[in-house]
Amino acid sequence: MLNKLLITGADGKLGSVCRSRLHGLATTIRLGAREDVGPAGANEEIMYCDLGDKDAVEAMVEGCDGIVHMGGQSIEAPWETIKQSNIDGVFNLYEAARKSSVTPRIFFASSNHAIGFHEQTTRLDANAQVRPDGLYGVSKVFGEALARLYFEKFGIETALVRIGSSFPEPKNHRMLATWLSYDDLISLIESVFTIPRLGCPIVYGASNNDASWWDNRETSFLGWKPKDNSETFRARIDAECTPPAKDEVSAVYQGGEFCGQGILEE
Ligand code: 15L
Repeated sequence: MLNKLLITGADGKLGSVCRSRLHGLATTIRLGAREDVGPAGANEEIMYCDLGDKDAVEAMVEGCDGIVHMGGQSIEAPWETIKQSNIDGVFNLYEAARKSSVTPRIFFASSNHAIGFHEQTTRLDANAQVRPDGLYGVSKVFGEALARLYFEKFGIETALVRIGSSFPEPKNHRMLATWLSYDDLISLIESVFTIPRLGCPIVYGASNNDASWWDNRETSFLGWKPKDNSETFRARIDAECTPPAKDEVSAVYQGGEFCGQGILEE
């Protein structure tokens, strides 16, 4: 059991899921957020923090032996936004972890957009080359590289989790391959924080989908067994969504529509 688990981005979608479901993992849950998260629950502490603010990040990280890093920018955006939360913010987080009186283990919410320009016909494992599909994807590649550096130099363990599409249900044909149910997300986080030795592995965050493009055999040592399968929703998706034409980006590349976006400006 952890002493103090920090959930960054506790005001966001996946951060809120973690807040409501990870109480069994730690004596105290510290919520890091920018926007209001309401009153603190029985074993909760709240720290409002902008990831771009180095001193605030140091204060937020101090004393935590686990961090679920869900904070930051979660879709494509202009460079200034990406830079502040996903480049400077992640650097601030790892520097804070290095300086902290307790060395934390980290769950880093990376993204499938780090490898989004691989085609959907390719099966990827942890050794696949990065092929980011936008500035957001580049920032996730940066976060993965920084985490690896802090593992090699300082022994800070991180699970680099390339999350597919974590929503209550898949929303379109592409997500039949990329969907990660909330139950499977939570069981993955639990595996990451309970295994005796983690290291710094790359994990594909997807449920047990028949349509998956990703192979997690390299990280079978985690003992994570996702249980949900997007096939349950195939009939509904077929009925409600028109499948993309074969040559549309959302049918060609793993990152889907992100691959077709330009560089966004302020
Ligand atoms: C992501 O990285 C985003 O955070 C999420 O909102 C989805 O767009 C997801 O990827 C996806 O690829 O479906």
